[in-house]
Amino acid sequence: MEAKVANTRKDLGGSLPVENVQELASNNLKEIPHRYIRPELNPDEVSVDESLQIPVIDMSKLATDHVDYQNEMAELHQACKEWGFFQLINHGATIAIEKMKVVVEDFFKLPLEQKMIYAQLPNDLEGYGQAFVISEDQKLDWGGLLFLYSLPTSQRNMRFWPNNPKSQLLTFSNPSRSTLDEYSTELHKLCLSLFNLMAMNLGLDAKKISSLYEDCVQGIRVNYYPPCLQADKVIGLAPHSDATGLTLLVQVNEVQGLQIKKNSKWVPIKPIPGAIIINIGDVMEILSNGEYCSIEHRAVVLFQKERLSVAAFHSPNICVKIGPLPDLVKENGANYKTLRHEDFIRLVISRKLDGKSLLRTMKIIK
Ligand SMILES: O=C(O)CCC(=O)C(=O)O
Repeated sequence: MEAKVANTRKDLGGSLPVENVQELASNNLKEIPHRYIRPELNPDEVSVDESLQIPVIDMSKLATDHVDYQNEMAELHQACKEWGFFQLINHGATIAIEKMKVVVEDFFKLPLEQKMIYAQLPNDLEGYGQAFVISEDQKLDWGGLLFLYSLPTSQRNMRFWPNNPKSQLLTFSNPSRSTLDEYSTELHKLCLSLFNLMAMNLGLDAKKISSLYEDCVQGIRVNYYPPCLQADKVIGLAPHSDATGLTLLVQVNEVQGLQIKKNSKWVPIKPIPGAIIINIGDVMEILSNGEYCSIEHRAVVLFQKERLSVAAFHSPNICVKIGPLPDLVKENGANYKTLRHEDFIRLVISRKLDGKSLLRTMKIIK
């Protein structure tokens, strides 16, 4: 099974190289290069209703013996159907997250030449650089990233995971086990637990969805958004929905910047300290035949403060076909096409980030 992962990982393509935004920003430019300027940004599209916030789900109440179990399960179901986003508290991954935050911040403080040791190579998504740049005239995001495939472990790129722990990337605070390794394991575990709960809420056997994710493909993307003197004219990460099953997002320095689309407005998310922001991805919308929704979101940048976030994306095992689960296809039939996982990934990588356009190509028009 894992040999197939190795084959499909190769030649998936990468992103065109672009200027390093962190370096660009450090020059305190008064005029930002035109490739970053987004004329379409409209402040009137941002919601000013401060009471509109994504639901908060308490993981400790999702234990079957908890007095609020039924109620919290109903809240979770509603959050997945109506919002596609929620903040998870009491999740049990705090230690791994706090360690990860430290090494992530340290990485982006390194001089450029040290960060460039981990630069993306041509035709490869992993490493330090950019993503989803597919043409020379495409508008660019005001942000940089570090992206790694962390699972399955057998497929890790040893350039980022060498045997000597001291020379490993994102590892320094724990000599016996890398910080990134621990983070990856904890978040995968949490993801499986959430899938079990979601499956039960969808009327399925508890393991129906998580079994597709036992040998999952987990990608970890660290986003760095430098401050920008023309912050209102640029975008940190263009509007998109995630092409994965479930994304677990951690705000590293609690600076606000994530916005989600709700009722045609951009709703700024106020991160709760210590919470993980969870969102339903396109694959989960497809598996659930549309019962759960993958929501368009974006990241904006600030005039004076940098912002960091870490997204852990979870995609099913590469052998799993991407299509509605047969148990959830009722009288009206499937609402989405079924594709081989490899073909689905190629579809994702060949496009720039563009709202929910990927899901539109997967939808069956009736
Ligand atoms: O930085 C954020 O808040 C959003 C990150 C995100 O959407 C992503 O990495 O896909």
